Amino acid sequence: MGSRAHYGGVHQKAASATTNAARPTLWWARLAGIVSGVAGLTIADLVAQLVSPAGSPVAAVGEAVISLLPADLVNWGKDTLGAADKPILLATVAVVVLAVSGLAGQLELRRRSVGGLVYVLLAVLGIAGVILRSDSSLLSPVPTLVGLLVAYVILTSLTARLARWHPRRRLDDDDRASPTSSSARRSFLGLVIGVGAASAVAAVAGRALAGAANAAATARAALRLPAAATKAAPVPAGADLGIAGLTPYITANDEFYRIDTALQVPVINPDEWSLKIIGMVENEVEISFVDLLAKPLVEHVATLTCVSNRVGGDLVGNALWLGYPIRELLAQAKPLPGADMVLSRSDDDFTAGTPLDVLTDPKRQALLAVGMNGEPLPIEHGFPVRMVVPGLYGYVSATKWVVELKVTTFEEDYGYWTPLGWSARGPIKLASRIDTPRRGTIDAGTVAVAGVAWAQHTGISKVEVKIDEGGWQTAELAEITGADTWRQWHLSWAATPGDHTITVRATDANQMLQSDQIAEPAPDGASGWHSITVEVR
Ligand SMILES: Nc1nc2c(c(=O)[nH]1)N[C@H]1C(S)=C(S)[C@@H](COP(=O)(O)O)O[C@H]1N2
Ligand SMILES: [Mo]
Repeated sequence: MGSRAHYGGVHQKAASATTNAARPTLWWARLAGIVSGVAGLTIADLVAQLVSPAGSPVAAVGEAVISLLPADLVNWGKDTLGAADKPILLATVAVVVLAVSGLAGQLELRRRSVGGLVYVLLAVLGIAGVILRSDSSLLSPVPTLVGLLVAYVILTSLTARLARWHPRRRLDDDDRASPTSSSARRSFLGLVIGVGAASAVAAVAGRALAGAANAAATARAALRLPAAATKAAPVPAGADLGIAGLTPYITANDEFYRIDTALQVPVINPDEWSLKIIGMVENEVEISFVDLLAKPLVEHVATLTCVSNRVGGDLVGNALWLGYPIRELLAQAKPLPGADMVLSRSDDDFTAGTPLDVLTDPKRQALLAVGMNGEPLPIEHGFPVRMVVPGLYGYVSATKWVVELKVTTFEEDYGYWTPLGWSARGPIKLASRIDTPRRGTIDAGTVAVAGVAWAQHTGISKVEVKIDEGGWQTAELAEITGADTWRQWHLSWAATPGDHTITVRATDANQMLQSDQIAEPAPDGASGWHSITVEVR
């Protein structure tokens, strides 16, 4: 019988090690700890989704970890891991919690309540994490406390069963498994399986609730945006050159790059949203979502770019935005003399510092945007309201989930990324990119070389392409809706067999040539000409 042989083996090992706690028992104890820990975590998450989404401990601890890490490490993670940085961080937090839970099980077996203390320590970290979140409430610690209680109750009952299954025996005891020990084994393993299954259900339910049943998603789905009072001219047919592999002129919402610091996307019910304009103003202004929608909205096509975009990178996208000009609200607030910056703040406490003169410039459509490509903003792109400022990198202008504008000065205030080593001001650098052909092997003959170039708010006047060390050839330029967007370009190339290097450079509407100076994204955006090598067969 399996259990007997196993038990005998345990006894032998125990005898040779002259300890009275049998070794495999340690692993069962660790399993008990891990199972209890998983149950605690999944219940905490489920309860959080039910009562207080901000109170989910793993995400909160992950965010606290980020805020405690040195800036260099955060930037390094953002750079090297890209979009995977958050799943990796969350997985790391979870693995650490489970490892510590295993230890809790081991300690609890040795001495009652000691394992429970380990859980209390974990819970203290979890609660610290949720309280540190800016959107925490009185309810935020509740999920972690419930999780702690559940984990500890399960741990004590598993430990009790384990102790009955593997009683500390004297070495000369009869080594046959007694009927009590085999029923204790069954009840231990039964509870492990039961708790495991319940945890799986809780995990699925918690995540499903998090994804689907939030009021904001429902409100968003029900929302019908008003038509614009000032419509954008339709996108000219010639804006898209229709070349395979070339980025479309308008980026679809679900293709649009996403960059933010949020582990849990802020979920804002538009009924509860309002924006306050405070700071150096004559009149503080507060506007609700309904009042914002009642304003004469304008449409505008603008290309957003992330300062972290590398030469040739894809952290850039173009959309038709619907919103209300920020300058109109600022005019109502009447900034005081001396102010030169607006610090916008999001619901999750991200901040961006934007020059006041850019936001008040009547020639620049800086918007409080509510719509993106004919839909309400997607939740992850800032629902219900975000900023869009043509010509500035996102980190100094494009605050999503925006709830406050503080009129202030660059001397007095700074945005989220500035102390992390990024420039306080972030005009977008003139750039161009080759989309097709891709690096690799292509067939000889006529090849369409094509891509996009951008110099938001100035415009692109010329794009040139160089094959190997040949001369610069002027590319065909597509139409645009205006200077605030990128521009497609195309050059037809008679490709001959061999290895070739293709390089692109753009000139803006002020006749400024794109810099060939190679610069990393930090502190104020990458520069250098995009170049690819292809093998022509
Ligand atoms: N609340 C909030 N808004 C934010 C950010 C953020 O981290 N939090 N990131 C900014 C940065 S760095 C960029 S590039 C743009 C990206 O907007 P997108 O995700 O819609 O493409 O959002 C900006 N707005
Ligand atoms: Mo960004």
